[in-house]
Amino acid sequence: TGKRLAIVGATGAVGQEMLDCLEERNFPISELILLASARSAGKEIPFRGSLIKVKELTHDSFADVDIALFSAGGGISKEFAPSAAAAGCVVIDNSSCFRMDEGVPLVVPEINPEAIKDRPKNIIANPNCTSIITLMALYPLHQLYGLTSVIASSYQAVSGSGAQGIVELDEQIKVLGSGGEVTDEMKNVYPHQIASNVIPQVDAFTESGYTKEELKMFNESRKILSLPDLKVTCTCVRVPVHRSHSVSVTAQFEKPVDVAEARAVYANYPGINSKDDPENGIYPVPLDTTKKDDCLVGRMRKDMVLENALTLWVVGDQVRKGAALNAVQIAELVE
Ligand code: A2P
Ligand code: 11C
Repeated sequence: TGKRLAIVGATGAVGQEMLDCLEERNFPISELILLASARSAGKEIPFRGSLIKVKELTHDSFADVDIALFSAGGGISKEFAPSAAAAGCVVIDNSSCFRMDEGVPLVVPEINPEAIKDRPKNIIANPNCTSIITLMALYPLHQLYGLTSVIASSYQAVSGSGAQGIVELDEQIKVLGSGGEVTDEMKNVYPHQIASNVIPQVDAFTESGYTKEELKMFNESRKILSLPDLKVTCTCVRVPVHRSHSVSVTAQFEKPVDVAEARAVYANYPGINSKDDPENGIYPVPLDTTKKDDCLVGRMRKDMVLENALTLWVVGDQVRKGAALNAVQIAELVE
C-alpha cells in the first residue's frame, strides 16, 4: 500500500530534490508519476533502484493520483492545479500562485500543521523559501516572547532561481577564471552579472518599491503565524552562492528577551538547531546546511537599537527545507 503520487516539474531543481526526500524518508508510494514538459517526455529518472519514464503534463494526468506535488512555476500551477484538485487529488503547490488565497492553507509542518485540514479547494500551498527559513528561526522565539515586528535582509543562493540559476553562475565563474569578461549574452536569469557580485533584487519590483519576494515575506509570515498585524520589512538580495539561503533578522517581541534562553530554545524544536558560540567564532554558513534538512541559527544577540529585540542569522537549504522537504513533509500529513 501507499499513495499514488505525482510530481509536476520532476526534472527541475526542486522536483529532483523532492525525489531525494521521498527516498530518504521512505515515503509510502504505490505508484509514482513523473510529469514535466513535452521536452522531457520519455526521459528516464532513477527512483528506488528502478527507472521511471517522465510523461508530458496534461489536464488528464491526475485521474488516478492521490497527491500531486507541483513545482513547475506559477503559470503551470495556475493552469493545471485546479484540474488536478477537481480530479480528487490533493495538490501541494510550491509556487506563489495560491499562497494568499482564502481557503488555501499555507503550511510549515513544524509551525501550523493543523492548517492542512481546512482545504476546501483541495490545494495546500508551500511557502516561499526565504519565508520558511526565517520563520523556522522565529517561531520558537515567538512562542517564548510574542513576535511583533521583523526587519530582515536575505542572502539568496542562485539555485532559488532553478537549475538555470546555477548554470548562469557557473558559466560566469568559468569565464572570469580564465581572464575573460561576462557579456550581455551570458546574463539571462539575472539583470546583472552574478559572479563576483551581489544583486539587491529577487523577483520583480512592485509599485511600493518592494520586490514581490519581499512582499511574500510580509504576507506569508502573517498568514503562517496567524499574526495579521505582524510588521515585516525586508530586503532580498541574490548572492553568488550555489545553495542555501541566509537571512539576517532583527526581531522585536512583546516581552523582554534573554539571549541564553533564546539560544537554548532550539534544542527542543524539530528542523532547527543553533550553531552559536561567538567566543570561539562559531556560526553557521550556507555550506553547513547544503543538502541538510535542518536550518541553523547563529550570531544571536540582544539588539542594541530596539527594545525587547534579538538580532540573529539563520541559514537553511532552500531547495530542501525551503521547498522540496517542506512539500514532502506536508504530503506526510495528508491522510
Ligand atoms: P522540463 O525539464 O521538461 O522543462 P527549474 O525550476 O529547475 O527550472 O525546473 C522547472 C520544472 O518545470 C522542470 O521540471 C520543467 O520541465 C517543468 N516545466 C517547465 N515548463 C513546463 C510545462 N510547460 N509543462 C510541464 N512542466 C514544465
Ligand atoms: C528565489 N525564493 O530564491 C525564490 C524562489 O515564491 O517560491 C522561489 C520563489 C517562490 O529566487
